[in-house]
Amino acid sequence: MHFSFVVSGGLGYHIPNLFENESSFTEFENVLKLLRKHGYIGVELNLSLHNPQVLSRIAAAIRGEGLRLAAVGTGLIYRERGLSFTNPDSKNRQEAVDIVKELIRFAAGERAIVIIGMVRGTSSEEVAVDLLRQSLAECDKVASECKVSLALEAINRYETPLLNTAADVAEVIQDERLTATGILLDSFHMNIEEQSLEETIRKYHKMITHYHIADSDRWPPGHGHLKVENQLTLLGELGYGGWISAETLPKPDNEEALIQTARFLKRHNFLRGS
Ligand SMILES: [Mn+2]
Repeated sequence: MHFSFVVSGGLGYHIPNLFENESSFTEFENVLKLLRKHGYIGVELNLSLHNPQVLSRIAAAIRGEGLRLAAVGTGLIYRERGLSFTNPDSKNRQEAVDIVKELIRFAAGERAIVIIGMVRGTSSEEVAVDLLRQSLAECDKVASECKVSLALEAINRYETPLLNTAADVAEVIQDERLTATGILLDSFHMNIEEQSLEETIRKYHKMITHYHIADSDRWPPGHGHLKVENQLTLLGELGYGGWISAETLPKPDNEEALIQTARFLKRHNFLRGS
């Protein structure tokens, strides 16, 4: 297992208007140094842009710090730009799919995962399920050609009515015969939706392509009432060799969230160092 931390304009280490101005780039480079200092080997980003110059600058900054790009989240495509896989307006939907395809091509060069989370949107209309499946199939095809793994996230009911549980996600993957897509399990969402976190991990472990950790209150692990260490031990026992990304709220603040998560991982011997 490899450990990374989310840096974004939303969850994780929060940098407002990330990659939209020079000062946010400078702050990003400083966060990369901080990640390295505390033992992380990767960073997870949330992107809605697909400007090749900006993307290569981001990749160069990560490599320059000796880190890896673990994963690219795509939720901002919906949250900031209002584009989604289930928008009944076909132009809107196609634009969302096209940006994700561009990000898949970018991720291929960095050997990173691409996350399909909130880009699905929040539509509860009947047609949404078909549109979602169609969009996923399109992205899976490109991911397969590019040898990129997609991670389709089970997201709790308060954020979207679409694909709330690991079983929901597994069903779509199997029905649509998606070959490049696996499941993203997130301890925060699972705590709301699953009967048992450990049983869910056990049942679906062969399909897991990415894993998010946060405590029950989405603070760093160790703050709430989840036993995140037990989930990680189990994943290790089951042979999971992918990324574990901390996707916490920036609480108590940006830097402390990153440091406290690293301390938790070291206390339980998942990360080296003191
Ligand atoms: Mn997540």
